[in-house]
Amino acid sequence: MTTDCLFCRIVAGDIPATVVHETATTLAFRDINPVAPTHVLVVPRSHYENAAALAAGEPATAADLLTSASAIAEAEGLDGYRLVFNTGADAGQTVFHAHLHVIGGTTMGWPA
Ligand code: IU
Repeated sequence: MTTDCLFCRIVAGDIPATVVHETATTLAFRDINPVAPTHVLVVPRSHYENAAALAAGEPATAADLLTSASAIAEAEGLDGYRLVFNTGADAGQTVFHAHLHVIGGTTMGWPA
C-alpha cells in the first residue's frame, strides 16, 4: 500500500466507497463520477501503477479483475458492457493504481 494512493486508501478502508464486489485479490466499487448507469471500478488490492504493470507483476490478479467484472455485469443485469483500462496519461488515466472500468446499462457507440 502507498499512503498517497487514493485507491490503496479505499482498499484499506480509510476512504469510503460503495463496494459492490470483492475477492481475496480485488475490490470493486462504484465510480464517483459515473459515465453510465453502471460504472464500477475493479482494482487489485496490491498497488500497481497500471494494467501493464499488474499483468507483469501479478498475472493471476489481472485475470481476477476480468472474472470480477463478469460477476458484476451479471449481478447488475447488464446485457452488454464495456471494459476499459486507461493506461497512461495520453489515454486519460488519472488515478495511477491499476483499475478496470466496467461500464454498462445504456447503449454505447463505437468508437468511444
Ligand atoms: P481513469 O481511468 O484513471 O481516468 O479513471 C479514474 C476514475 O476514478 C474516474 O472515472 C473517476 O471518476 C474515478 N474516481 C473515483 O471513483 N473516486 C475518486 O475519489 C476519484 C476518482 I479522485
